[in-house]
Amino acid sequence: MTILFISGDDNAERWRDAVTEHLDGSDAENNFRVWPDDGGEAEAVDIALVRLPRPGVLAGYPNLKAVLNLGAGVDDLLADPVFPRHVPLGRMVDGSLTQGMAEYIVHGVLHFYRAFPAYRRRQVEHRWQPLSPAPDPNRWPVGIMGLGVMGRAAGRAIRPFGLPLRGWSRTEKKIEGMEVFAGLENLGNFLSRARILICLLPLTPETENILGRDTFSRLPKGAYIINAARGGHLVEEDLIAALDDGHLEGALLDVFRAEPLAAESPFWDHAKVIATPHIASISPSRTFAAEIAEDIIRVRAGNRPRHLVDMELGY
Ligand code: NDP
Ligand code: OXD
Repeated sequence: MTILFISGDDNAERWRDAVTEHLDGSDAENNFRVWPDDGGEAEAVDIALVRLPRPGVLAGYPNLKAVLNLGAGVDDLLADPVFPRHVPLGRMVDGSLTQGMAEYIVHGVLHFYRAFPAYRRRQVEHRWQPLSPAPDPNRWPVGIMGLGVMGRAAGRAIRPFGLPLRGWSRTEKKIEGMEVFAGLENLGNFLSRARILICLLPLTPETENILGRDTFSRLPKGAYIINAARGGHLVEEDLIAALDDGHLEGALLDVFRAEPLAAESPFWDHAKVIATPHIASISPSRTFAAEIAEDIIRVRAGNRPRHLVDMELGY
């Protein structure tokens, strides 16, 4: 039995120590190898711990019992045309990852709601000028696209500030303190009153490019966008156009089609854009390790990973 670590992360040894610390059994049973210098037999590998593996790599391991993704989103894995789809794929759900996202979203919402962009402009002009009246939370409905682990956590974190909450997901659900919309047929209704639109959807063929001209045109004038999901959700030129023509007032972007963000990207210098380098949630190995070890133990006992990806749905 061999765990194979496939990641660009330089800290493979730290991962090995952190994960195997939680595993019973001999070193041989917990044999931990690092791709690509693993030197051992591909047949021995039963578990792959992965973060952005190169397409095609996983197909070379014929006896995998599970692939465990060291992150929440699995779009990059499923984009691999030879990804072994018969192997159970588990994704990361971890309290610190969720907390990080909640913090990021609360920061973004309050940044726009409390008019920080306007105050920043006034500061640049050395202008001491409070805005009045004080913002009325009722006039700042927040719309969350995606009501899974991240979307719900974002909703819970925003709720104490009193801004009306709306949510949109594929299937119907009831969430306390939130008006919930489901399915494409209700998207327009959901968008029509969302003054701050937050995207926390997984990237799938259905959600790709969902933050584009059509969606923006259904938002109220002066709305703000927060995208902390995937760059593939956003049609970048449509966002720039909507910001430049004044329909949208600002955007907070953590994810981009191409990461790192290209030097020539207009987002670096756009006055209405705040760009962060995919840090909404940062993956700390210390808390992940126990989660991963628990899944390894489950899989080796003949069970599936806890946070199993539905291959049909793509999340
Ligand atoms: P979940 O799988 O828990 O939730 C996904 C949600 O999206 C569900 O509510 C689902 O609906 C909804 N959804 C999926 N497809 C559609 C659709 N076609 N139409 C409407 N709703 C849809 O994912 P998480 O909350 O854990 O993570 C979401 C994404 O956030 C990840 O895939 C990743 O890309 C991104 N992420 C980004 C991070 C960062 O640092 N920037 C960190 C972590 C995650 P339903 O409930 O009906 O199934
Ligand atoms: C992600 C993550 O999916 O960092 O972006 O977990």
